[in-house]
Amino acid sequence: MKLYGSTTSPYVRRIRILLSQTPHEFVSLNIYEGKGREVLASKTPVLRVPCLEDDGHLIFDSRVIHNYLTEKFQYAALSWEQENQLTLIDAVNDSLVILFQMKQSNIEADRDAMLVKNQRERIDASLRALNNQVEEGQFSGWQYPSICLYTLIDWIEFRQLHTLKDFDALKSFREDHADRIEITATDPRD
Ligand SMILES: N[C@@H](CCC(=O)N[C@@H](CS)C(=O)NCC(=O)O)C(=O)O
Repeated sequence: MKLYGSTTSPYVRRIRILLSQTPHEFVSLNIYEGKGREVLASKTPVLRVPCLEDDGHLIFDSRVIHNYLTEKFQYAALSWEQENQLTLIDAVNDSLVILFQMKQSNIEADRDAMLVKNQRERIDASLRALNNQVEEGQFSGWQYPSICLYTLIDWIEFRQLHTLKDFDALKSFREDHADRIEITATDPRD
């Protein structure tokens, strides 16, 4: 089993953590340039990571990779509430990727521009919902949704994408899990 990805991507990191006890090869790529982009393009026309290669299959998208691994290794199926948690997490993640890529591309946009405003509203509303769920104890275990929430919050802190002001439960959630071995082993800062 080969996992193609980058060390900084929160979507890749969630799958690396999920596979931390499972033998696999992690292929770390620079997905935007040179040989890394060539390898990525040879594996997935979507040109996004993660991408999993296993048993003659190429699986794109972390959510589908999770479904594939769930079937292969008979992990517990996610409940509908957990599916919604993933949707909230992915919504924040996707919108932050858009804003981050705009910044890296030196695209200056007014805060009130529709594209920017829509992302910011989605980010704030979804982070608020996630913060409330953490307060209610809905992320008290260390299942896949918690792993995804961790990699999102840690990526936000690492890239300084949001102050997380008023989202103290999310900040505490991150601190509570920071010393896990699979977390330190996949730290994007290293
Ligand atoms: N829905 C996808 C999102 C993956 C994604 O956006 N990955 C980013 C890295 S964090 C990427 O590959 N971006 C490349 C691009 O947007 O061109 C998933 O869950 O795997």
